[in-house]
Amino acid sequence: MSSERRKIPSSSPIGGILRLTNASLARLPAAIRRPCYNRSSVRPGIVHLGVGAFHRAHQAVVIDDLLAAGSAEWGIVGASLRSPDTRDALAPQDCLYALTVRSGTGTEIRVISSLLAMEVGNDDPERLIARMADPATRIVSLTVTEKGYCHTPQTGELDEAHPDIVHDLASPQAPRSAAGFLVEALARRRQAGVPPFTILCCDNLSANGKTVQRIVTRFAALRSEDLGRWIEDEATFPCTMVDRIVPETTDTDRATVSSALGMTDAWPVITEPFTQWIVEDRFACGRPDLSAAGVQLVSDVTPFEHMKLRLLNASHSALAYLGYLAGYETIAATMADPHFAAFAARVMEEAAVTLKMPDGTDLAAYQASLLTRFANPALHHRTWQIAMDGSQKLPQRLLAAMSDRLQLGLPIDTHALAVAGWMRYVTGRDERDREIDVRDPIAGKLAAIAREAGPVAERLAPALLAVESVFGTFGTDPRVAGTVTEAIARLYRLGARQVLAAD
Ligand code: CS2
Repeated sequence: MSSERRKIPSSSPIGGILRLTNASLARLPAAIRRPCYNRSSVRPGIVHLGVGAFHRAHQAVVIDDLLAAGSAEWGIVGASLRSPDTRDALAPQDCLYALTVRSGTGTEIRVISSLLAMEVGNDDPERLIARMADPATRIVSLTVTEKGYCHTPQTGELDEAHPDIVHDLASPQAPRSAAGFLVEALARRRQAGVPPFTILCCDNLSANGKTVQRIVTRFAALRSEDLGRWIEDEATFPCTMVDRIVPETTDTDRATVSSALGMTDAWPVITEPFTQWIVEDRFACGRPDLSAAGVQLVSDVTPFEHMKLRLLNASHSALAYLGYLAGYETIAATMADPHFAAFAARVMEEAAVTLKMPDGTDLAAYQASLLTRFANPALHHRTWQIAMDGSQKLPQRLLAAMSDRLQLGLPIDTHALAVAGWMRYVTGRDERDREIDVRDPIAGKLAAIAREAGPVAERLAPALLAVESVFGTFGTDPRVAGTVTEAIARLYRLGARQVLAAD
């Protein structure tokens, strides 16, 4: 679910002279799997906000399978809220793109055709709102990344002072935020007597459906109490757990895929074989037969969500910060260092005691599979990419498990080292004193705190622990302040690799 900001040329051939389009599908090499259904009979039923690589390698693939099985009314209209880059890359190729699955021992390429059209909210908000308000749209799903919800990560509440929220309350018909688009489209449906769509959040937030429900209904109530109540009563916000590792597509990937296709794909996606989607079965106005495509429909997503956020995402972030500091470019390279692989396993062990595993899921096997997935040498998943937006990720990935462990009277050293890694990282200087391009909605604030504190653990740790939107009052616990300070001191003294080697 990374943000993809690079400018992609929309028509220049990369690997061949042809462009991937409906018309050129027949010329693909036989080894490339292609759509086996009639695209022209597919109608849109889902609008998806945030058409990044993750969506295109995960939900869009499930829908592609369902369309192939005959569910013709569930095609996807994709929307980017700001950047036109994905639309500009995909529109000239009829929204087709190649999905490459790399296991480390082999590669499979398949063309996905569930995306029917692309909108850009920023270019034409009215068009996107009209699409969402159309009665044919029965689900609006989202992967807008954690920061796309304009909330306070620590509390999960709408940040009413967020500039986009202030803007959208003043200009509801031309919104910028996801909440602004959702609420304006819902308001129009209400006015027209059309039932609300289901809002399906597919981002790694804690209790994602419930959190987005709180954010959206609060935003709506700020516009009008009646509207807020209608959304609260009539719309549904199922919780979901989504999982697939999808690194940002590189120029090398574009060239490799285009050459395998024998034609240009301006924005292919690359992923791993593993994929998982768990969905709470609460849809306001119908849904596709998701289980036919391997989606697990359950009544409570919480055990799955905690398992994934606290085992996968926690150790991912831990590896990203410490791996980056140690000079490793990718997660696979970090995992190839046994000290780091052992560290990831320790993060998981610390978190495991806070989990109630989903029925039928074996903890040891799940942890082992994560270590294998991280080590996949065919995925170029940059530590820098995962390190992004830490202020939005820490609470649900690391702090929740730390807090549970403290309540159980258990030590928190490994998690504290991961948090210290984040703090060391957001200072903006790496272990060789080179600049780090820190991407975070509060990067400026974090940099100012780090500048003021200087590279002194006893000053840096308390100053960053006082950032309330991330830590709330958690940092005032002396056990937290003590272990985190100690861990930063060790990182400054020894460097990440030596700290892990000594553990
Ligand atoms: C990663 C996730 O970028 C990140 O923060 O931890 O995107 C991770 O790859 C996915 O959640 C895996 O499902």
